[in-house]
Amino acid sequence: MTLEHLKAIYHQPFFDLLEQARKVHQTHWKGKPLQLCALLSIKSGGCSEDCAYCAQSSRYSTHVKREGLIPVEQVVSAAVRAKAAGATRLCMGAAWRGIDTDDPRFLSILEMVRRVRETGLEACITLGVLSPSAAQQLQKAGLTVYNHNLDTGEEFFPKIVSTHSFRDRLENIRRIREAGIGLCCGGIIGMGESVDDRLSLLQTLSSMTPPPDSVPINCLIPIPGTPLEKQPPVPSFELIRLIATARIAMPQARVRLAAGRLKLSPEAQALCFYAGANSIFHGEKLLTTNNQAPNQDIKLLQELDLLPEDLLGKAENSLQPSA
Ligand code: SAM
Ligand code: DTB
Ligand code: SF4
Repeated sequence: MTLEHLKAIYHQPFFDLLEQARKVHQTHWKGKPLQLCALLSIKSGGCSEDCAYCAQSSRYSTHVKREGLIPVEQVVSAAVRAKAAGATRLCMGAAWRGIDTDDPRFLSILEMVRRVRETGLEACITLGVLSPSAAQQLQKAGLTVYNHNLDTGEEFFPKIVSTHSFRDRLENIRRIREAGIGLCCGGIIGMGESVDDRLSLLQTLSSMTPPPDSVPINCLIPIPGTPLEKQPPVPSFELIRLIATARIAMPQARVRLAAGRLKLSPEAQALCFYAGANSIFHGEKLLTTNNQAPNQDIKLLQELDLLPEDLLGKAENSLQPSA
């Protein structure tokens, strides 16, 4: 889709946009349950890169302590808990520029992927840059999808990251795809970019052949100590418009209402789902910050009749009046 086309979609009257997105959504996703993904940080902090939004860059002094790769058994128990809480996918995040196959920790990573799959969950991982051989080995281990976000439009990207380029990220995405791994690729809004920068990101994503399997739309969580710590929140209607536009531009992609739900009202979240978001991160924590509490998720999803069936029992408990 061209940038002009995306602009025309995005800027139409709000309710016309919602109506168009809803139609596309119902054509492709009617009756399909909302996807709940759990997140787990498997290696926190100390990253060499300078992404201006990130709590884990070694360039900034933030709340994050630098830690090594966590043990495989810790990942397995997180996967088992996530499954019991209703998630269907575990997304593992490592704060690295990248990892290669000659790094001894790569074997543990492969083991994590295999063991997560054995629990019956889908496995997603984000490790930064991969060599073709690392990508192939992850595919063989059973990795369902790899998360590598483009984060923003190509023009704005250098204002956010100087240690690698938008092109580097596209190259990495090519290697992931060539290895036959599903692609999870999206971005962040609220970093000071314009609406055109956000639409430029959607243009790049929707022009991929095929577009990503899932598209996380994160709202910046401003992290004290990072250059973006003072950024004001994105107005909810801008987020809803962007989600609707993503739904129309990529009808078959899962659009994830990703980081930042804690700052959104239940009504704004409901409009995001109406506009086509059909995936969330579910669990107490994102990577280094808090997520909306699981019982709040359950309450909201039940009110909207969006709760996946196997979670109905839990909803009954969370709707009991609290003491
Ligand atoms: N090192 C890996 C990489 O760069 O691809 C992955 C880790 S990074 C934490 C994964 C994604 O989380 C980022 O690309 C960004 O979209 C999102 N993210 C990170 N920090 C965020 C923040 N403070 N607010 C919102 N989204 C954030
Ligand atoms: C994505 O798009 N968002 C997730 C996941 N992929 C790895 C990460 C969100 C991180 C939010 C900030 C934090 O907790 O540090
Ligand atoms: Fe954070 Fe990933 Fe950038 Fe490192 S490469 S600073 S972990 S977003």
